[in-house]
Amino acid sequence: PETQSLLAVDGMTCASCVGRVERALAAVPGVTGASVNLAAGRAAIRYPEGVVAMADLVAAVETAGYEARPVD
Ligand code: 9UX
Repeated sequence: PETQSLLAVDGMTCASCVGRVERALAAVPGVTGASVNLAAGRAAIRYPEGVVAMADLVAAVETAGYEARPVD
């Protein structure tokens, strides 16, 4: 089944940041959707259970230039 993870993302200040983070997450193999809430500083990432490692999601955001950490 599909599951979802949440990341707290720091450093996003404009709508283009949102696009950058969403595209970076969507490019991680296995990810089927990524949605960023700028005001909340959160990213929701969907993928089939078991196919994506949280560390890869964090790394993708950080490579794009933002700080990320998992949210329980
Ligand atoms: Mo907007 Mo974000 O001008 O890194 S793209 S601040």
